[in-house]
Parts: sequence; C-alpha cells; structure tokens
Amino acid sequence: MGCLMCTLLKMRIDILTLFPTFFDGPFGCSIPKRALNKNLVEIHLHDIRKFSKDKHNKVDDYPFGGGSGMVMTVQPIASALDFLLEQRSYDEVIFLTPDGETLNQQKVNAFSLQKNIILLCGHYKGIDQRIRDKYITREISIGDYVLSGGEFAAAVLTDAICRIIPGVISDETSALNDSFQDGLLDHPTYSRPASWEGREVPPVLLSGNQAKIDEWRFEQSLEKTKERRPDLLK
Ligand code: 6GU
Repeated sequence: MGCLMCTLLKMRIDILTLFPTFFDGPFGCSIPKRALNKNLVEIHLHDIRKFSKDKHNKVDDYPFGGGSGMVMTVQPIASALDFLLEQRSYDEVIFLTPDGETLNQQKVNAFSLQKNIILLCGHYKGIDQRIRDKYITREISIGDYVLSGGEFAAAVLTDAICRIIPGVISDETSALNDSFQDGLLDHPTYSRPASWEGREVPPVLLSGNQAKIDEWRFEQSLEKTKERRPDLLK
C-alpha cells in the first residue's frame, strides 16, 4: 500500500530497445536499483523485435540509396511507440543518437521533472528518418564520440535522472552539491587517515571551523573550474 501522492508523482521511463537484457547490469545495482526498490521510479523495458510483423521478426533492412550498414525499419518501432502512446500521454519521446543535442546537468534536471518519458535506443546505422519526423520530441547525445548503440546512452541518462529524484540518495543535499549542479566542479575530498605516506589532509578540514571549510571548498571548486573547465564559468 503506497502513498497516493507518490503514485501520482512517480516518474515512469519506458525504454525501447533491441537488447532489453543490456539493462540488467546498470539497473541492478547502486542508485537505479535503490530508486526502483524504493518505488520512486518505474522503468519499463520493451523489446522492439517483439513488435515486428515480419515472419522472421526482422527489424532492419538495407538503406535506400545504398551505403554500408543496416537501418532499423519503421514498422516495429512505430508499432512499439503506438502501443505506448495509446496507453498514456508522454512528456518527451527521446531518441538517443550521436547527432542529437549534447546532454548536460541542466537537461537532466529538466527531464527528472517529467512524469512519463520514452527513450528510444537505435542500433546499426540508425533508424528510418520518418520515425524521427513523426514521433521524436528530443534527440540526445551523451558526448562527441560514437557508441555501438543507444543503450549505453539510455543507461547513462536514466542513471543521471534517477540519482536526483528526491529520496533516492539518502542525504538529499548530496546530489544538489555535485559537480555541475552548481555550475562548478567538485572540490577535493579526504577521509581517514589524516596522514598517509607523508601526505597530509589540508589542515582547514580538521579545524572544525565550518565557515572556513565551506570557504576553502568553494575556492578549490572555483580554482579547479577555472583551470579545467573555464567554459562553465561563462
Ligand atoms: Cl546517444 N548513441 C550512440 N550510438 N553513440 C553516442 C551517443 C548516442 N551519444 C554519444 N555517442
């Protein structure tokens, strides 16, 4: 018996993929597992191949105009999307693709406020353009390099969303203090022992003066960001 509010607010992520078992690993540990176990998010995996009306369950074909590689055809993807879209309305239908807009923390924050989203994972040489034209509301890349399929990117996006859902991380401030969440990179962190192989923890961290510690951390964040990612300060 859950709380009504939680049920109404709970985020639902539907992932369309040719490789549903891919996600057993990433969603079976750590933060996504915790979010699922705490019933703070629902993740539904859908095998695109099961929607194929071809007698051999074919999901790909040669590209018109020639070229290397196979293209994921319209029918199985359209059927899978129609199946979901007739059950509920979705805030976004996201296609993971290296030619999409690059993901960042701001975009993750915005996605995490949505109720229902679909993540479509492409494979081979991509998907038929007409699927993108008809259904897709956002095209997202996770960086300027090429992966073998959208599943890696969908797992990354789902993890980034799950970990900022309130209640997933026990110390609620910890996700908000991350690198990027305040536009700065993280300050260095230390734990015991205070001295290790002649390397000392910065004395301010042992001082007990929280104002001084916060000031030191902020300066360290600022310095690191200036040095490594000056683009974030603009
Ligand atoms: Cl979303 N997909 C693929 N295949 N490669 C990528 C990517 C996505 N983002 C960066 N590289």
